[in-house]
Amino acid sequence: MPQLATDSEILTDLAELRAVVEVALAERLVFDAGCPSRLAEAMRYAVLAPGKRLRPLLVLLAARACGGSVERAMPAACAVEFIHAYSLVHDDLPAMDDDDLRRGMPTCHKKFDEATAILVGDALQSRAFEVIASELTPASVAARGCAALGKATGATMLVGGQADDLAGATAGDDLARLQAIHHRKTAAMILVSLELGALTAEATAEQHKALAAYGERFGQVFQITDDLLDARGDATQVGKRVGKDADRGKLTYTTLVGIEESRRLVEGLVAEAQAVLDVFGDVAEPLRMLARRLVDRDK
Ligand code: GRG
Repeated sequence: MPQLATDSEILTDLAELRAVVEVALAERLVFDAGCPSRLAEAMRYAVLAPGKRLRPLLVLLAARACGGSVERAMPAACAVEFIHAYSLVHDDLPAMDDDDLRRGMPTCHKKFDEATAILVGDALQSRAFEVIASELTPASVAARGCAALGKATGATMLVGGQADDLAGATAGDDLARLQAIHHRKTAAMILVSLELGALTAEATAEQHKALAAYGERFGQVFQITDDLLDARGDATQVGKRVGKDADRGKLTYTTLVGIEESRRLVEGLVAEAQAVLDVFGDVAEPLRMLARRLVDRDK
């Protein structure tokens, strides 16, 4: 990509990348006759609903920052969104967070039924690994990508964080517990998105390290702003139920440190996230903007 001069050019670039991601996701959700049509319809419903596509963008922008290409990174971008969509579908189930609204639409089990929603998650998870294993090249990158994604989404990270969150069961003081859950439920997917992008670009160790430092901060900013949105409580705008965490007495940044301190925390973290990208120069400007825009988002 040529050097980007203005915010509006970067925004246009991000919008174009998002549009390419939409097409790439849809292309990878076409199945042969072996897939029951209701299952395929529900998978497309869950994935193609209007999400922000943050994680695919992180894959693609990380790849580009490391000198790689959007085209090579796209299978990994789709795979992380498939996993993310599966986690949302399962999280919304009555046995978990029991939600009716997601991305401004009825949740998958409300639109279809519970069994279908469970199967949608199962099939999306399989599809994610299939896409990485069969489309990333060379084979060594595909294998490392599968291993990284498996670790980030498995029993110690995404699923483990969800289990601890549901059980309300992690050790340590309140802030340490909150951070341990969010590191696994939220930051792990962000970190692996950046890692996959870097892998497809065959990045240097220094580049991997800088992206990990950015991802740690981006993950925290994402979660704190999610809590701020939840506290602000505008379900129509956010597209999902809000205020529920505080209602259920769950730990959140806003209940723990207050709204003002949460805002102060995110400002500091965004500045750090932007600074750790210095090693990339201007090519990382879209990643810097993405971190900035997390704070200003309204959904
Ligand atoms: C079911 C294994 C399993 C895990 C569920 C996703 C998740 C873990 C829980 C959802 C609730 C939660 C607090 C998640 C953390 C924040 C998060 C992932 C929000 C949704 O992500 P966005 O805002 O959503 O990027 P869109 O719809 O834009 O893709």
